[in-house]
Amino acid sequence: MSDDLSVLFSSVRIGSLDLPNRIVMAPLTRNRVEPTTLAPRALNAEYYRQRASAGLIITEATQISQQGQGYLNTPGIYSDAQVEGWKLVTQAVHQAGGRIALQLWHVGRISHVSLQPNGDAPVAPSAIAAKTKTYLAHGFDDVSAPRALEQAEIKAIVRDYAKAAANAKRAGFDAVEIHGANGYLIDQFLRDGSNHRTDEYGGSIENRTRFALEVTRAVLESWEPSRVGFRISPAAPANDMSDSNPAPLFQYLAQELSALKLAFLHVNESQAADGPRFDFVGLRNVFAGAYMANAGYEASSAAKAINDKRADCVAFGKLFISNPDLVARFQTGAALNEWDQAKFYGGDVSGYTDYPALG
Ligand code: 8OZ
Repeated sequence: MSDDLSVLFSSVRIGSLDLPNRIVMAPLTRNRVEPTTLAPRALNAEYYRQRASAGLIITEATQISQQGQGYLNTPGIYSDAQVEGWKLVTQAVHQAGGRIALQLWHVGRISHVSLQPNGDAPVAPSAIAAKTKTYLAHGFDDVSAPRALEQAEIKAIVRDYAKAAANAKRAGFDAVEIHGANGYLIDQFLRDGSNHRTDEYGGSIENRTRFALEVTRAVLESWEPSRVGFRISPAAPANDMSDSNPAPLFQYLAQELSALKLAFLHVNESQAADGPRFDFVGLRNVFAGAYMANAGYEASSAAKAINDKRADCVAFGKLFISNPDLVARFQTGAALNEWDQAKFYGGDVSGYTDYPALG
């Protein structure tokens, strides 16, 4: 093991969580829960158990309501059956010595009428369709045109977050992460490409961050802030997202989340190859909690980011799909299994729980 990688295997305290290493399993949508209840099952518990040597596991994005679902067979955290299913997962990870946070998700406009209650249109801050596709029973298809939320509905969704967060606690999670990234509902409110509202939820930076902060305070009704994280993707164009001036928007949000004493800010650092460079260090400097970096890291670049004080820990996605024992492989310099992209979304054990660990 080369010296400069050793920081990856050093412990770190993030809020109330003691991580034995700085290698986090990123949230990964896998579309393999029980199809009728959308509850995790033994198969999913086994998948997470295999990866329990991560410093922290963040679960796949988990919808807070039926309305919050946008893809086939993603898990929920709004029914008792789903809470029971997640208990299988948290117990398996804890028995294997790991720590696990649930990621709370509402997709907003990234959905399809076939998944919505009563076949209704998906909801969004504004009635602007995203030019993107989702994964459904019949395969990939265009997302459906959304309708704009009424203010009373926004308040009701905040309550759905509060209930889902309390459910996550009942299910035995160590922490929760609020999914404010990647063009889903919270991000749709944040960025002005998708938010054209003229009420208190649109326009100014203060107004566009209002929903994110209301959701955060709702989660803090049942969770200590030292066990809550927030994920953003300030410069990522995925899911048809854009903002006219992202730096002050995300600076303000990071400052407000810092004032609420959140444990970590998880940043998907993806950005268009040809666009302006986003100042991620500027975000880190205004957030007092831990900075979790993500997107395209490997062991050496992750260790460098931590050694350079640009991050406290790094989340790995695809590498954790194909390497359940990623921590041991980084530590020993063992070869890495390659991932099979055709098996990312949906299916069975194949490409899910059958990647081998070291002998
Ligand atoms: C890939 C496929 C479906 C959903 C995200 C939850 O991007 C996702 C997601 C990723 O955050």
